[in-house]
Amino acid sequence: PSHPSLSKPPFSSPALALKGNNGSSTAQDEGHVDWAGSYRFAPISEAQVSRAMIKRYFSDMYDRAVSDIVIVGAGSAGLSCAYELAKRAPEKKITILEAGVAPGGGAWLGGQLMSAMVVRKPAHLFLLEIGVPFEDEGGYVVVRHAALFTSTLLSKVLSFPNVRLFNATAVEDLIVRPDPLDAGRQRVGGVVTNWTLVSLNHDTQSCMDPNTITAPVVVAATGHDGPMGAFCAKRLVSNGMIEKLGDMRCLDMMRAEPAIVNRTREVQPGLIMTGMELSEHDGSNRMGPTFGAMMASGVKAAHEALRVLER
Ligand code: AHZ
Repeated sequence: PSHPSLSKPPFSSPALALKGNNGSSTAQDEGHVDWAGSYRFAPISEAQVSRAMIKRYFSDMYDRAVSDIVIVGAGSAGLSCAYELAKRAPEKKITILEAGVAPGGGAWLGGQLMSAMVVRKPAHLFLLEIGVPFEDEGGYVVVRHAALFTSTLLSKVLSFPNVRLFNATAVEDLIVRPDPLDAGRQRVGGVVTNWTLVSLNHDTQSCMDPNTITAPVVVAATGHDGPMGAFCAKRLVSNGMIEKLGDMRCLDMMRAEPAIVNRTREVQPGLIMTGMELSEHDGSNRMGPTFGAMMASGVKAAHEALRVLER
């Protein structure tokens, strides 16, 4: 389906954004700032600031209540998936939900709070694709700072007009219905959301009901078990769709990375799983501080999502 909202131009050009209420422009507006003189801002009212945010946030929420693909979790796997999807399917509404205030998951650092990020070949092709420089060490490459990878990927993902990211928003549940294509089976048809600060207070306040986003494809990318992690995998168990979790096995880089990529798939109708959440679902090894599998798994999840959408 085509979505008219996707074809609208961006809100305003940078040049217009610098003009005052009356639209007048000055030398400073055109970018000639006299740094030795007095720096002047275009006038604005508090209400304009509030409305500028509210209008866009709630119009995005209104629009994305029906999405084509929802990605749960904006770590390295979820963001790699979002990039590939946004590039390959510019007409699809891709909505990313991230429980944390800061998207990026564990990919702001390499390992043990150190900066460098190791990526085994051939996953470095994704770094070439998004334009992140690296040092070539033969069978693997090293990005000087993991934050360069995450910030570059994030900026590219957010620049696509068909992507919306709602951070500080947790997925609290899945929408699951009888599968119209296969009687007797159930399929995932969207997610149940709440602002994360609300989710974290369900045991301190009386019922604070959630919101929903429907989508024919949901990509689970919530990482391995933790305060929030492996969310969709755990919910499949408590909903009776799988008997139990496989549980992430001990670290073995050689086994872990191909397992995650090769097992990236539609684990339940309408639900694709990628990244370290899969290790909990399937019981595969952890790989520790090497990130190539997250990129390759995310890209593969994007291809799986498009295949499911075409079905
Ligand atoms: O905040 C979480 C993180 O940013 C987010 N998330 C988790 N539960 C959520 C929920 N709703 C919305 N219910 C949620 N968001 O999901 C993101 C997961 O990112 P991650 O970096 O933890 O996972 P990943 O699979 O993208 O990357 C894993 C990186 C790892 S862990 C590891 C090891 O421990 O051995 N090795 C690697 C490479």
